[in-house]
Amino acid sequence: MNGRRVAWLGTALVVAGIALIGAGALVPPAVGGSARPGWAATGMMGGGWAGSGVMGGGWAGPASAPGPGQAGFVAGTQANPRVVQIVATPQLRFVPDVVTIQAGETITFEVTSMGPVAHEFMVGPAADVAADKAGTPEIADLGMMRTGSLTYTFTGPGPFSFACHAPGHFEAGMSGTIVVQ
Ligand SMILES: [Cu+2]
Repeated sequence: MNGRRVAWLGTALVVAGIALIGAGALVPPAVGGSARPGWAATGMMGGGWAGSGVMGGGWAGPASAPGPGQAGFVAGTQANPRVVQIVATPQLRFVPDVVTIQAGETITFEVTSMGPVAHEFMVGPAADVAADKAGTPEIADLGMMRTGSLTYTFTGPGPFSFACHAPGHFEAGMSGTIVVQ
């Protein structure tokens, strides 16, 4: 093999390498596009939300007021609670399942039961929520496709959590965490 031929081969390898990098760059969007199997599985919602145009091409979850650390954050007060929207899914999950608050904030949770399963939404001290303790604030009956709201003031350092105590749901993992900043 002469020097000229080696040089040509080197160029060809570089071109092939660039082509492979280019192909690799196409992979992440493809993965991202399939990263919401849960939403696709709800079926009945997919077309409606995407078609509303408000959310753009894909639905990333419920829209809430900015939280701590996000631009535009305003701490919720009893006179003016901060709204946090949560979806309860047929897969027995809350979306989101982690809500970050500032200590002492008053939050109005707007919880929507999306799909053909009824849920509950209880929020408060984590031990009370886990035990389904009587008197712990809750939206007791969230029928399918219904939205209910509950306003709660997070006094003290916590820990706080939220959960659904419809039969079997909490045991299946239907709970979420309040992170106090
Ligand atoms: Cu539930």
